[in-house]
Amino acid sequence: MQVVFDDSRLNPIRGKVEAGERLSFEDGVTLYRTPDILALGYLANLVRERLHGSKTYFNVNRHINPTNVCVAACRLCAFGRKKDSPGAYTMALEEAFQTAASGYTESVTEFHIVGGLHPDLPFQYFLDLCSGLKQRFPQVHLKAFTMVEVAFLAKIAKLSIRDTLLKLKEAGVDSLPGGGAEIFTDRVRHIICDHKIDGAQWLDTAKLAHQVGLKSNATMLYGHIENDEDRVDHLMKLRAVQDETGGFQTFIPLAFHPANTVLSHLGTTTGFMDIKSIAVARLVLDNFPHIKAYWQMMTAKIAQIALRFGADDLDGTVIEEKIYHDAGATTPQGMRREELVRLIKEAGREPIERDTMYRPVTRTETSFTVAV
Ligand code: V47
Repeated sequence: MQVVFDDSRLNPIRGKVEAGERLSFEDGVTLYRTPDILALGYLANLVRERLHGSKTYFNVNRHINPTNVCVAACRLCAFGRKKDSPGAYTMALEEAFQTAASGYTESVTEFHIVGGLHPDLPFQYFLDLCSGLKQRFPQVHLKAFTMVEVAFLAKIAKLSIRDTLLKLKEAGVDSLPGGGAEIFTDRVRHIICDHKIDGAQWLDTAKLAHQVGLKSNATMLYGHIENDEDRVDHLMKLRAVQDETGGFQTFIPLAFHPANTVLSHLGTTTGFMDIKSIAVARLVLDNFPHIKAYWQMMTAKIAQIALRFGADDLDGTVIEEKIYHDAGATTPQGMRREELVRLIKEAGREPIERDTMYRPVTRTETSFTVAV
């Protein structure tokens, strides 16, 4: 017997999802507007299970934020500092290597490296950082520098974006994280992150990264001043680039944390909006392999539920997260592998430890191997 949806506006969308047809901009807006979250979840879960069955991915990763000094002063951000402000820091290279090593175990398969746009650090610092990390931790994947950082480094280095990417790759960067995308529409971007590259430049940088052989992720920051159309526009633009390059691995909706930002008068996101952002993304981004419910941002409890609403990935152990914790996140700054496995199993899903490229990682007591 077919489940009847409370919101009959979803029936034509259901027909398309069941037939594997692409959804339109209007469909995306309808999905965001519906209060029928169970119908939305049903549809997103259909796609999720079509792609991955019950498999749910996570990794064992560590964040490294070499500096919080930033020339931009984005209203959305609680992490960046001006050079001489209290709390500003920049790691010497040795310090960054020690940070990478602290609490390091053989089980870490990824370093996630992002930071501020420092006005004085030379490009060579970042190249030495990456090559130094690769030398010390050759088996660890370096997922480093957002499109915004890459575009900034290109200016510092006086190189084209393509050549900047090639030099970073040569120094050991294996892929790029999805940050800095925020919301692409100019109206919103001017308010929340006026100093960053615009949406078109973010997308062009992603395309160039993919063209030189670097995969990347993509994010969307929601729950501030954007509306339904802005969010769907963001998804459509990502989908168009993915049609061209196939270089995106994972989409990650990021819940805005207003504390300690200029936008602190805004409320935090609701559970409904967190779940919707996952489900709508799964349905609209038909060419993205993975949708990540980043537990650090949406809490472990909501992320676990998201595994039945379209998400197939929980990110990872995330040792030492700083960006949302500066913005008042109350989630722990890391999670044990066993706890991630418990969350996934309790949702009736099959936990798969992956490396950054989604290859399964097999562990023994003392070592791990990655299937190739
Ligand atoms: O781009 C900044 C966001 C992003 C705040 O690629 C904020 O696997 C909420 O991109 N409240 C950086 N969000 C983090 C990021 C990320 C995280 C996890 C996994 C991956 C991946 C990428 O954090 C920024 C911005 O969108 N951010 N300030 C804030 N107050």
